[in-house]
Amino acid sequence: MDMPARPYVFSQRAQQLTSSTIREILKVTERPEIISFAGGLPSPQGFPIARMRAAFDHVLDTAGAAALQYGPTEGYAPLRAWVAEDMRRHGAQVEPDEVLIVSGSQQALDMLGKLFIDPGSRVLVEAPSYLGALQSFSLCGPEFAAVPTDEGGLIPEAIDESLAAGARFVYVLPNFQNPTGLTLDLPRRVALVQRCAQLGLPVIEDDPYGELRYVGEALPSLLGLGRAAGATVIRLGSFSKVLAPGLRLGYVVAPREIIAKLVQIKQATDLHTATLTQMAVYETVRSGFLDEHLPRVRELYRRQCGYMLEAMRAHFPDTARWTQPEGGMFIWVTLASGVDAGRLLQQAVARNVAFVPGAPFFAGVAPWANTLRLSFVTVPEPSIRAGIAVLGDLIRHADAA
Ligand code: N5F
Repeated sequence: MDMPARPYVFSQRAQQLTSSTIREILKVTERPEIISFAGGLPSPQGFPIARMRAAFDHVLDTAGAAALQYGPTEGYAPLRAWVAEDMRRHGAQVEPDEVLIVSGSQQALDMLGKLFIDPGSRVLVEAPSYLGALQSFSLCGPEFAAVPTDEGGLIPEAIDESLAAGARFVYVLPNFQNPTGLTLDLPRRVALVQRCAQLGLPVIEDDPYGELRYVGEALPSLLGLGRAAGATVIRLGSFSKVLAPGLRLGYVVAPREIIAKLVQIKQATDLHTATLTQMAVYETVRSGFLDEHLPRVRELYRRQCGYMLEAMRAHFPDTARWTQPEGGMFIWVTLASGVDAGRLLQQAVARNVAFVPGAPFFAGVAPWANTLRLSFVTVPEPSIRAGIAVLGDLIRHADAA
C-alpha cells in the first residue's frame, strides 16, 4: 500500500529563496546556436591553463601531502600574506591576519549576510546592484533600501541619517559595477567613506573587476581611503576574473574582529577553502605572473568592449542610452520608458540572442523594467555584430509598439 504523501516542511528561511535570473538564463544560453550576452563568464581565452598545470604539478611534487590535507580555516598563510602585500601595493596598509581566504567572493557575501543581517535589518544597496549579492542577503530577510544613483553611480550625499538609520552596512561596487559598468569617481569615493565614517556605517566593497581596467588610471580602493578616514571597510576580492572562476577562490580583507567572526561562520560552512587550490594559486601568482598576464586580459576585454560599443552605435535607435565602461565586462542599456526588457528577452531568445533584463538587479526600489545588461567578453566579433543587430531591430519594433 502506498504511504500517504506528506508535504515537506521547509524552514521560513527557505521561503526567502529565489533562483538567480542569471543562472536560469545561462541554462538557455548553453544551446550552441545562441549568441549570449547574458553570462558574466570571463573569456576562456584568458585562462592560463599551462601555467596552472605547472603550478598544480609543482605543488603536488613538492608538498603533495600538505596540499591534500585539511588546512586552517583562515586560509593558506603564504596566500594571505600575498593578498596583504598586493593590497599594500595598491595603497592600503593591510596585515596578513586581516585577510580571510574564501571559496569565491560569493561565499563572502553569504557569510557577511549571516554575520550582519537579522530579519528586518536595513541593508543599503546601489540601485541597481549585483544580483548574486541581493540573492545571498535575501536569505537573511533584510529590508533593502536603495541608495539613489545617477549617471555617475551611487550618490554619497544621499546617504543621510534617515537612510542610514539602523542600517547594518552599505554594499558598494566601485569599479565597473555589475550590472552598470559604471565606476565611482575619486570625489565620490572620498565623500562616501567620510560619510560612512561619520555615520558609523560599515562599507562592503566588492571589487572582482578592479584589475580589468582598460581605459584611464586606477583609482584608490574604498579600503585604502576608508582606513585613512576612519571608516570600517570590508573588501572582497576574487581570483575568478584575474585567473579563472572554476578555481572558486576569493578573499575578504577586514578588521580582525570581523575576520574572527567570519572564521567561525566559515568553520560551520565548509571548514576551509580547498588547500590544493590555494597552494597552486599562490604558486601561480607569487612571482609576479599577474603583471604579465593581466595586460593580455585587459587588451582582450578592451577590444571586445570596443566591438560591442561600435555595433550599438550602428544598430541601436536614438531612444536607447548606454554606459561606456572603463573596464570590466558589462554595458548597461536604458531603453525608452515603457519598453519591457523581459518581453524583449523572450523575443530575442526566439531569434537566438540572450541578455539579462535589468529588473532583478533592483532591490528596495521599484525596478526599472526598461533596462538590460550586456556582457561582451565571450562572444566573437562577428557574432557581437549579428546579435546587436537583432537587438537593435527588436528595440525599434518595441519603440513603435
Ligand atoms: O568570486 P566569485 O566567482 O564567487 O564571484 C562572485 C561575484 C561577486 N561579486 C560580483 C560583483 C560579481 O559580479 C561576482 C560574479 N558575477 C557573475 C555575474 O555574471 O554576475 C557570476 C555569474 C556566473 C554564474 O552565475 O554562473
